[in-house]
Amino acid sequence: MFALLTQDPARTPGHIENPAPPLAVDTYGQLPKLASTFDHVDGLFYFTYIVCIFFFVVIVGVIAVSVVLYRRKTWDQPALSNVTHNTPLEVVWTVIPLIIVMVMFAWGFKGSLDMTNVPEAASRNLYKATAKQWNWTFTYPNGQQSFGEVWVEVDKPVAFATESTDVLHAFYLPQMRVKRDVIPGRSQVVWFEPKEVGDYHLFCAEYCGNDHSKMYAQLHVVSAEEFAKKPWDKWDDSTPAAAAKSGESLYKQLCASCHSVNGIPGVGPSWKGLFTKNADGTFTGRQREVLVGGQKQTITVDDAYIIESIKTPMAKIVAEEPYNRGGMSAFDNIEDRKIAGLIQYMKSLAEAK
Ligand code: HEC
Ligand SMILES: [Cu+2]
Repeated sequence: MFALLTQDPARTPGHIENPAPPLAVDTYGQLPKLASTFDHVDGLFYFTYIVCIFFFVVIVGVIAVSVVLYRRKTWDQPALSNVTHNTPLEVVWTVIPLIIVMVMFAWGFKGSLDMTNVPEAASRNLYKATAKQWNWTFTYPNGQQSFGEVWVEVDKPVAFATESTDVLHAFYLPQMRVKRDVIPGRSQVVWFEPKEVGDYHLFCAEYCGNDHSKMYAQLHVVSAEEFAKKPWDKWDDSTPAAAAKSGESLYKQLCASCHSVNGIPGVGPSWKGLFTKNADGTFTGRQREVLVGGQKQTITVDDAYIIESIKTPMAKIVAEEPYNRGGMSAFDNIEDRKIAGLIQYMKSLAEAK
């Protein structure tokens, strides 16, 4: 847990760049600054922390003192006494920890109920968070979507219905004190009320495969005026260069965990060299060996192939090892103009060299 809280995602190798400043790392051994109304988490956390430190000191202290005071002083020294049992002591060290653990349980259970029993106000502001290897898609109450980052209004209770399209993930917002498993085939809801404007880390807190650590998103808590401008809805494709830039940001949010653009192989093939640029400004796709229903074919990469690869990846699988086992799940919810931006970005890679 501490690793997650103090990890600076901006320094993770191959990390998806993100505009928000990394968390301050002066939170060692403490919780990051609370930004929601769930302060009971802090109480329980520090209670558990203090109990652990107290008993650590007492137990290790008693052991250390006994080791020194009652050690065998000569090799042939016989045992001085041989106490095997002490009923009052047994009762004391069973009952006291039992009471403490029951307090922790009741406190934690109440907190868990508070987080999962969605109040009316939050259920009227219901988002969906869809997890898949290794990215997040967010659906707003009005049906619009954003990827890898999500905007909510400050001081307004919000609920997230989480779902997974593949394996186990977890929805974890440390500064909101919210964490819940995301389980395939089950919709689990969490809610919170953000109290401070800012950018916050959203981690996947359940190991979900190779690039679990890259499964990172951000929560932007903004004022009502800012929210009304729908910051997630900006997609500039007024010029090919602008479309490529928009495509690049979407690439970083959704595709960079598996595809590089510099030739380094990842879980998926690098996008470098998919297209080359001709003297007249047009683009030619590379030759690609693919498997169609298990049969090898050679095709020329073009827009239609890219679109198909995004919407139905299993239709044509790259024949080269290790990609021939597939492994990309379909993105069938990306709007056409956004796919066009992704293609423009792939083409812009040819210009770069
Ligand atoms: C979980 C890892 C993963 C993610 C995330 C992913 N892909 Fe893939 N992708 C793969 C793998 C593996 C292949 C090769 C197998 C195949 O062809 O389906 C592939 C193949 C492709 C191909 C064919 C490439 C070629 O060289 O012929 C395209 C195009 C593609 N992906 C686009 C995308 C786009 C666009 C996104 C983001 C919206 C994306 N992928 C996200 C794993 C991924
Ligand atoms: Cu995950």
